[in-house]
Amino acid sequence: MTTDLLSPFKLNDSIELQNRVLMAPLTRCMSDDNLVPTQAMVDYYARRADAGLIISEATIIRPDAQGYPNTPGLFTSEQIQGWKKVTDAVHAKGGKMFAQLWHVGRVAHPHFFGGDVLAPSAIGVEGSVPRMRELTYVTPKAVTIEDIQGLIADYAKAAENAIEAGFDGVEIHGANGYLIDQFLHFAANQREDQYGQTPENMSRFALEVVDAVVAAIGADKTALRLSPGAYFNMTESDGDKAVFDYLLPALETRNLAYLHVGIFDDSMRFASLGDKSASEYMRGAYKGTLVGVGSYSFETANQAIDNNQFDLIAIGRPFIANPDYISKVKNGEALTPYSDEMLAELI
Ligand code: FNR
Ligand code: 8K6
Repeated sequence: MTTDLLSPFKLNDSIELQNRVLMAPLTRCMSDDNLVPTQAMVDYYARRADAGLIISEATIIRPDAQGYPNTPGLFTSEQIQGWKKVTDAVHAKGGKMFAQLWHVGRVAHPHFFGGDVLAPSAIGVEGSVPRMRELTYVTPKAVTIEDIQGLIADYAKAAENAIEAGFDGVEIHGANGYLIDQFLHFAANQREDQYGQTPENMSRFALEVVDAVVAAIGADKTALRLSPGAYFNMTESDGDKAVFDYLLPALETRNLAYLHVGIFDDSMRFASLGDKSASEYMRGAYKGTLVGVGSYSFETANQAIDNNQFDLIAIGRPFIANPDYISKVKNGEALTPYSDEMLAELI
C-alpha cells in the first residue's frame, strides 16, 4: 500500500503534523547584525507554512556558537521577539515550526564574538569560513567540565527561549560536524575524562544536552539531528559506529518527538557504518520516529517511506527553489530546479 505523504501524521500526543513533508533546516545567513530575524525571514517562512513541519535554519544558542555571518540567535530578548513574528506568521497560516538549536564548536570563529573557540579537544579544522574565506579556522580550546556545564545550561535556556518565541518545539543540532557531533567522533574527541575514549563517555555530552532540554520543555517538543557517518567538517574513524551503537538505544528511552538524519545525499554509504547509508544504519539501531533527508525527490521519498526506511521526509534545496513545494507536488506541477545562486536572496 502506498503511503500518502500529504495526509496528517501524529508525532505524539501533543503534536499532529498536517503532512509528512518537513522543510529541512537551511542556513541562509540573512538575519540582521544583532542576529535578529528580519521581516524578509518572516515572509520566507510564512510562504512555506503548508509543510508538515518547518525546521528553522540553525540558530545559535550563545555568541561563541557562531561560525558563519548573520546566522540568527535565540539568546537575547530582541532575537526572541524577532522569532515570535516568524512563528506567529507560520501559525496564522496553519503551520508548525521547530527551532534548530546550534553550537558550531570548533567551526566557530573569534571574528564573530571575540573569545575562545570551544571544542571537545584542541584539534582544529582545516580551511576557512565559507563566504568569508579570509578567516582561517583557529585551534580551539578543549572545554573544561565547567565549560561543559555552561554549554548544557545554555542549550536548555535556548530551548526555553524557543518556546517563549512561539516555536512548537526544538531540534537539537547534533549533526554535520558541529559541537555535539564533535564529541561523538574520534577525529574531534581525544578527551581522557568522562567525556572521551569510550562510547558511553563520548555519548555523555549529547545525552546531557538532550536531558536538559527535555527537562526544560518536555520530550514531546524535543528532537535531535545526528550524522553517524562523518562527512562534513569531520573525518571517519573505525571506532565511531560503536559510539552510535551506544547512543541510539539510549536515546530511544527518551521518547523524543523524532530523530533526524543529518546528511546531504542519503545514497552515500559509509565504510565506518558497515557499508550502510546513514538512514539505513539509524533505522536499524533506533525504533522511534525517524526523519529521512538527503537528495530525495517527492517520489523517491514516497518509495523510501513505503519501504519503511524512515517515517517522514525532510526536503531542503527543493524548498529553497520552490516556496510552493507542497502545492506543486500536490497538483503534479513541475518544480523549479535548485541552484546555488538562489542562496543570494530569500524568495
Ligand atoms: C543545509 N543543511 C543544514 N542542515 C542543518 O542541520 N542545519 C542547517 O542550518 C543547514 N543549512 C543548510 C544550508 C544549505 C544552503 C543547504 C543546501 C543545506 C542541510 C540540509 O538540512 C539537508 O540535510 C540537505 O540540504 C539535504 O537535503 P536536500 O537539500 O537534498 O533535500
Ligand atoms: C550550515 C552552514 C551552511 C551550510 C552550507 C551548506 C552548503 C551546501 C553545499 C553542499 C555541501 C555538501 C557537503 C557534502 C560533503 C560530502 C563529502 C563526501
